[in-house]
Amino acid sequence: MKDDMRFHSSNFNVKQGETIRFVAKNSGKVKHEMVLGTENDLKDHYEVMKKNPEMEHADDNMVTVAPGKSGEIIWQFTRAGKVDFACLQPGHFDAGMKGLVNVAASKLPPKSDGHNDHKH
Ligand SMILES: [Cu+2]
Repeated sequence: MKDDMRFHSSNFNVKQGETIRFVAKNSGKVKHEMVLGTENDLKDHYEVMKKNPEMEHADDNMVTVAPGKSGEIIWQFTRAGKVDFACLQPGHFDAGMKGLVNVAASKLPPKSDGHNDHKH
């Protein structure tokens, strides 16, 4: 993450079911963060952040990284499709600080929950 408001790796391809460890390095001089979510989640969250710029937030799907530091997110992608990520620091999202994870559908059948594979 750099102060040009970009993730310098902003496109990832993963497979459904994979657990990925993202290491987000802040090479800039201001605070950046990486937040995973749907586009709507990110926009909603961004509006809250704009009103409360010093809001402390910490969830499994996000990491806030001080200048010169690194942080990580460990996330399992259980559904195929697209997952967005962005920096929600005020101004950064608007400047285009975002990226995309493409989750390819797994060819394996979904795991049985134990109810569908036997007959009564
Ligand atoms: Cu940022």
